[in-house]
Amino acid sequence: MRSLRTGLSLTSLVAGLALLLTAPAAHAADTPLRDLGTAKGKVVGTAVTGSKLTGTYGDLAGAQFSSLTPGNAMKWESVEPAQGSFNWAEADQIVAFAQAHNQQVRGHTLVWHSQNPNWLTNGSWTPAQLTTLLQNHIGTEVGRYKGKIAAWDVVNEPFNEDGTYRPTLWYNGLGTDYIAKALTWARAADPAAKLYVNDYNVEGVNAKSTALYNLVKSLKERGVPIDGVGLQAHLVLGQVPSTLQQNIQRFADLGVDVAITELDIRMNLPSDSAELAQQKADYKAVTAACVAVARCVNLTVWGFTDSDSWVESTFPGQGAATPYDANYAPKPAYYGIAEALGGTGTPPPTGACTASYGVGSQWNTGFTGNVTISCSGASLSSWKVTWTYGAGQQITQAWNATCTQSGAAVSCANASYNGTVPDGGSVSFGFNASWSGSNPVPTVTLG
Ligand code: 9MR
Repeated sequence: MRSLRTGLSLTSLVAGLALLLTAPAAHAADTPLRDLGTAKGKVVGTAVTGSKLTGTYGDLAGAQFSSLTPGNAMKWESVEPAQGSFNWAEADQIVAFAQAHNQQVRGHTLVWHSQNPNWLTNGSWTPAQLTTLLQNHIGTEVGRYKGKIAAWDVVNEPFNEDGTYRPTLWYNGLGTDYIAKALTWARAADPAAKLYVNDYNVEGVNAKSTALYNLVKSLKERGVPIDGVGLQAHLVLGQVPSTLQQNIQRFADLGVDVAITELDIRMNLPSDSAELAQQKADYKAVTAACVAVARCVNLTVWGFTDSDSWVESTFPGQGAATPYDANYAPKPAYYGIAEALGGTGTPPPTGACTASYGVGSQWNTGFTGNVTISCSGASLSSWKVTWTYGAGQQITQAWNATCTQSGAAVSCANASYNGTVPDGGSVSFGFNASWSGSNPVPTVTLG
């Protein structure tokens, strides 16, 4: 009323209201990446770990992606740890999850120098024995999943950086022909699956990608079944190759599909808001290069959350390489992918502190929960997080915060020693609670 009396125009009042109302609504209604991808003719995928496909991880993997790649579950050491003794449990689980969520599966990988079982690596094999081993492996694994795999990374990482062939068990025993043979056996075992050769550091035009190009060209000329190339794209912040789109295009012009198969973009830790903004630009550039070429059919990230990435253990001091943080909050990188796919969702404002809620372990009557308050481009000297439980959950004990619950309403404030959340930092607290029937994740508010 006071505004009206002081003569504020109706137009500006309405505009102000609209802004207040639409900003959070647009965020809540962000279109999933898989749907944005479909509109552009792209499949959007992620590598997954089978044991994690529950709770928030499972929800996001199912909702946001239209393709899953088992990160490790289909590798030879996983499926045949002892010769003749098979373990398909995790691979089966991922395939079943994908089918339940109307997702493709990229099979990864059949012929590689790494993650082979010890009995294979340490054996001493004649070329004839190697041939039999490889043919049986491909026939068994591709045959088991016949009709369920959209594409196989049949051969993984065959080249050295200078474009010569990598000296592996397979190359040393069988020569370059192991590649053509593997592709031919895979085709025989599942004629419908698209067959790929996959490698890293082949994203730009360079000696290694040119070797891959020449291999694909020669396979095509010889009539060997080859449908696509996988550019892994394990990239470093700020170093997206300027020739990425040109490189994708030259493979497409050979008459094969291209997939970005293992995208992640690592940085030095701890990350700050400038680095996360650069990472957004990098993810957007890679996605845009795929969008620009019709035959770039799939863009897959190698883990969608920083809590499920190979980077931190392999490159000490580096990480934060994926589109979601370790607490499943979408990072600017997520919106980089979304924007390049034509999404109009509203990224969270830069310079903010946010709270995210997670369920740790859960048993028949109780569960352990946690909340993490993270700041980027902002900081806090004290905090309070509130939420409302939707299914009768009841907090019984909290640590690293003081929590009270009244009816369904929970309010948790910092302890004396953890009110400060610095820019680029985070603080977590945990609690035990009871539940029955269901345990939906509430929306938390940071006040
Ligand atoms: O993500 C995989 C990780 O869990 C394994 O420890 C690692 C072992 O090499 O392999 C990772 O995946 C690799 C993929 O299979 C092939 N390209 C490189 C990936 C990262 O190492």
